[in-house]
Amino acid sequence: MTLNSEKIRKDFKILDQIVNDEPLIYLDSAATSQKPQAVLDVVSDYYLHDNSNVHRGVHTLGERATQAYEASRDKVRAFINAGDRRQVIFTRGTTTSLNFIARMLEGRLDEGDEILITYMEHHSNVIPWQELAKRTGAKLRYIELDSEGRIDMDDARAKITSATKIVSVAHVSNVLGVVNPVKELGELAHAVGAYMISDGAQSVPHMSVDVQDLDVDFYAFSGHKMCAPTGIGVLYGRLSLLEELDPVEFGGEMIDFVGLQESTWAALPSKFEAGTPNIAGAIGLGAAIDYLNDLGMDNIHDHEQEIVNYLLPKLQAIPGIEIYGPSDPAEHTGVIAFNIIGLHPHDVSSAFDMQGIAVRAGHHCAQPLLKYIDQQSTARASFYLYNTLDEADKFIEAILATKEFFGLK
Ligand code: C6P
Repeated sequence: MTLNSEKIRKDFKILDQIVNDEPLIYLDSAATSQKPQAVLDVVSDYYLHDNSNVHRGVHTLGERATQAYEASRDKVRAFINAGDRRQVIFTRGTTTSLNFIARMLEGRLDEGDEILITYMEHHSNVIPWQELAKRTGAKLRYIELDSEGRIDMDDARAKITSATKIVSVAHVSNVLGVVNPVKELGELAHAVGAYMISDGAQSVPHMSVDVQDLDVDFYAFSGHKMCAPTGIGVLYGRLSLLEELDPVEFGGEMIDFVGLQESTWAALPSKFEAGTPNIAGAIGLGAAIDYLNDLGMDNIHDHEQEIVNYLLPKLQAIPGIEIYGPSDPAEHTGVIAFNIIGLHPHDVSSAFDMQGIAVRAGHHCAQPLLKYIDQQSTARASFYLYNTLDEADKFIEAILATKEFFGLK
């Protein structure tokens, strides 16, 4: 294996526990990842020694907190290869970032303009656009998927027209595990003058992402899926756009001057960071980035791919299992949604839990996709840097045991 799992697992004490009399196997990292000791230490050190508000007091603690908070911004910038640190806005997570973008672009839409997304989007890349469409009279349209859940590029080419103003697509689906051609879609969007947005919640934790190479106008992701604490995320934007667009939240620290009736805005990135931010979260995100960089994003990607290459054919060989997303392991990330035909995914998830295995079951906040693939819900196993081939074997054994328990052939 590319990564030394034995060594890595020592960094995640939470994994070393017994659940329902079995050693825990955590296969729900697409929902949220576990946090290494290095991140927990940095967050607790911050609260123990430096806790203070940022950009406000000029006392020593305030300076230290500000320095650490801004150092994390530099780490994020380098991690996604943004051109400028002012393009990194700290938010609560992907959901907040996407909601921000939809509100920021409101003034740029007219009645009849089109917003284009796909059927595989997470609700946080659906509802903000539904609401924006209602407010502006724009039309929300969907790009079709092929039979294995890939974006139908012919349909994308047909639907990206002079009416299109926004194209917003997940970089990696949280259900199908497919990687989408964001760069190619961006070229099509830019050719008609539309904005290209991508939701990186399931990509940034698992692969090397270069926002300049992708050439997106906006990119959103969450810290908690990449070893950082909850409540911190990032909104990346093209510098010229962030400079032109108005803030969508107002309050402390995002201002230059406040009069009785009018105010003016601070320079980037403060303009989009109203109120006291999640300081410990941002610092924890910086520590998570250090941790991921030490392992190497390409190594993390290869490690997960090795697991998928091993697991997917085994899973496909079991009768009575339906797996969603591309059948070729090379096209499938470590997010594997499946159903055992004849069983409700919640029963599957409970049966797994009884065997110490944590998987998610439900609609995965992707109801339009579930309707599209004609399913009420699915079970989903998602793998990360701390998972092993041994766990993949246990997962297969659990499927067989679950089938047997419910009397399925
Ligand atoms: N998906 C899952 O179990 P937040 O909740 O803001 O950190 O991330 C939202 C989000 C946006 N886009 C994609 C592709 C996502 O996967 C998620 C979060 C989790 O699949 C929780 S619903």
